[in-house]
Amino acid sequence: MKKKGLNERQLQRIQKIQDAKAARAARQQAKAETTTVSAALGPPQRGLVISHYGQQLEIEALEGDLRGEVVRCFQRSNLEPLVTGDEVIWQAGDPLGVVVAQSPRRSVLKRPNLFNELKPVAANIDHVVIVIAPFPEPHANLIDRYLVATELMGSQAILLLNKADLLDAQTHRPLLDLLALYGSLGYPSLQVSSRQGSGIAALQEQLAGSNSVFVGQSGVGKSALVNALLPDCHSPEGALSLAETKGRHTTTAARLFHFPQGGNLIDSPGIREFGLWHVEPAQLLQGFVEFRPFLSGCRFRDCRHDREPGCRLQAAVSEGRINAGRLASFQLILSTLAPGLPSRSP
Ligand SMILES: Nc1nc2c(ncn2[C@@H]2O[C@H](COP(=O)(O)OP(=O)(O)O)[C@@H](O)[C@H]2O)c(=O)[nH]1
Ligand SMILES: [Mg+2]
Ligand SMILES: [Zn+2]
Repeated sequence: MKKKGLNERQLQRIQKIQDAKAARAARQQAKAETTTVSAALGPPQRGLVISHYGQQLEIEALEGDLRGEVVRCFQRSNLEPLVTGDEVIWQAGDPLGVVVAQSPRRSVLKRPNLFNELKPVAANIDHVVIVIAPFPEPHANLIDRYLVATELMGSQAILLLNKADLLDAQTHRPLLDLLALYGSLGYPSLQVSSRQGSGIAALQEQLAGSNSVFVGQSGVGKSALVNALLPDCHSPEGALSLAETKGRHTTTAARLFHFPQGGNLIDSPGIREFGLWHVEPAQLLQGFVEFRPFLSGCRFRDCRHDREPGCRLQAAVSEGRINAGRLASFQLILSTLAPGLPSRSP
C-alpha cells in the first residue's frame, strides 16, 4: 500500500529505518532471552497451554520427567500470541521455561477485544457443546448463531439438551422436532439431566479424547453440568485452581481442565457466552452447512436469497431440501450483522 505524497525514494528510506528498528528490537529480545534463561535449558519437549497471565504461560508437560506437571514459561518473541489449548514445544529453565514452537492449530476461537480487534482466546477446540434446556426455552435462531460460529471456527457442534427431567414429550414437541431437524443436518444431540445425573456417562464418553467448550444462554445449566463433569475441579497438578485464579487475578483468560474420564474442558466466562463476531455474508452462508451445495446456483451473483428470481436457495426450500426456518434464520442473522461491528447476541 502506497502512502500518499511520498515518492519511491522516501518510501525506501522509511522502510530501511523500520527494518533497522525491527532488527535492533529482535537483537535486544534475543539478548534478553539468553540472559533471562540460564544456559542450562532442558531438552525440547511437547506441552499444552493451560492458561496464561499477561506474558507468562502455564504449560503442562505432555512427556518426560515432568509429565502432567504445570510449569511457568514465557514464549519466544517470534511466536504469535499463544492461547489456552495451544500445543507447543517448550524447554525447562530456571526460573521460567521457554516455549520455542507452536504446533499448527486444528481450530481457533476468537472474540473481539476492547479495541474491537478479533483475537484468539482458545485453540484446538474439537467440540462446541451447545447447551439448551426445556426452560429457558431455546430459540432456533440463537442455536443457529452458535452453529454458524462453530462451523466457522472449524469445530464440531454437539447439541446438549439439559434438564431432561423437565422434558415432557407432549409439551416439548417443538423442541424435540428442532433436535430432529439438526440431527438431519448432521448435528448430534444428547439428553442429560445434571440434576438427576441421567445421560452424564454418555456425555463423558462423547467428550473423552477431545477438547470441548460449553456455550449457551444463561440458566440452561452450564455451571451445573461443568460441576457434574469436574467433581473436584480437575486442573492439572501445579496449575492454579479456578478459585485461586479468581482470588489472585482479574484475568478472564480461558483455562483448560481435564475431565477425570478423559478429554478436556476449556472454559472462561467469556467462552460460555461467545458469539458470532465480524461475519461477512458469504461466511454466514457457509455456516449453514446444508446451504453449501446450492450456493453457486442462484441467477444473480449478488443474490440475497430473499425474493430474487432464480434463487437456488428459495427453490431448495420449495423442493423440501432446505428447511424454511433455517433460511429465515439466515435472513434474520444477516439483518443484524452491522459491518465492522461485533453482532450483539449471543
Ligand atoms: N430441573 C433441572 N434444573 C437444573 C438442571 N441443571 C441445572 N438446573 C437448574 O437451572 C438453573 C440454572 O443453572 P446454572 O448451572 O446456573 O445455569 P447456567 O446459567 O447455564 O450456568 C439452576 O437453578 C439449576 O439448579 C437439571 O438438570 N434439571
Ligand atoms: Mg453459570
Ligand atoms: Zn439466492
